[in-house]
Amino acid sequence: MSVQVFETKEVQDLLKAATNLNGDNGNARFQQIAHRLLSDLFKAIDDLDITPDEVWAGVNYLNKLGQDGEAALLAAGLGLEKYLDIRMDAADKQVGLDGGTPRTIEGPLYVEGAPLRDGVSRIDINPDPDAGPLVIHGTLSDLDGKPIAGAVVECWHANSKGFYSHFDPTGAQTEFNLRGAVRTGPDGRYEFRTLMPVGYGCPPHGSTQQLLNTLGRHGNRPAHVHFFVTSDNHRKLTTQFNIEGDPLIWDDFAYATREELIPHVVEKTGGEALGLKEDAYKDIEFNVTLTPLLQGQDNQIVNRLRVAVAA
Ligand code: MBD
Ligand code: FE
Repeated sequence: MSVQVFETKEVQDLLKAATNLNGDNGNARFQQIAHRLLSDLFKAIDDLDITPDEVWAGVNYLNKLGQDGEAALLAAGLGLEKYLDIRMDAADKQVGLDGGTPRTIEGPLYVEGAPLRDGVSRIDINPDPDAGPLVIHGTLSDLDGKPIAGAVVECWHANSKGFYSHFDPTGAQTEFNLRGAVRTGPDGRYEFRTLMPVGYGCPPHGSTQQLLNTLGRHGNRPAHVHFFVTSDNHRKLTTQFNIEGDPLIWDDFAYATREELIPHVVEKTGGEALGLKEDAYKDIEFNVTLTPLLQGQDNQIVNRLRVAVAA
């Protein structure tokens, strides 16, 4: 059975009625978006002859996705979050903005409120016997290479099991473990003393992994560290780096990898003097360049639901 009803007046009227397009009440922007998305869905049902069983499988899936609290995880896995980055990259290019540290996706696991310290912060609070010490440091500068003082560098990452504090199903981590915030001094420098993360994997029985299985995809990320960098008079940067050598670097289920975001990992000694748990440690220098405001505005502030915890 293949029928084509999308273009009929009955269906076009139904789409307009269902979204109250051009109605007196409601939000005009939302009506416009809802009308377009619903129209694209209806058209796909016609074009691909999507069956009632398939439609209800999709509807039921949305319920499960919400129950699992995984909608933002799925957005990363389907490349929707990466697509927003591609668009922001293109928008920057269009206005001639070039040269800052590249952005890459935030992901769904940020927690606001980590304790803010000056210059350096030790952020491994809970013991993690399987993780070796890691120092992450760098200088924050503007496009002219001038150090940026008084900026806030936030970072967050997983433990040796690939779990993030606050979202750890084993309950092994306290609030803000492996999450930190540092204010830069006049030299623009920041430093985090922490432990080496391991890559993340989607909850194996969750709805995101279920969908990925049906696509024949995995749900894993290479080991990585997230950053927010915030400074008055510069645009906020949302980025991450990957841990060099991770086999999944170019096979990230969330598509966050960028060539410029794979800093070298250097073996060092002298960790005991720094208060690290072993003398031998890994060192990653990650220097960050921020871009200026656009006509006095930061157009990089993304509003989305985030967990916030009082420090
Ligand atoms: C992560 O740690 C992450 O960074 C993303 C984008 C998705 C899931 C888990
Ligand atoms: Fe992550």
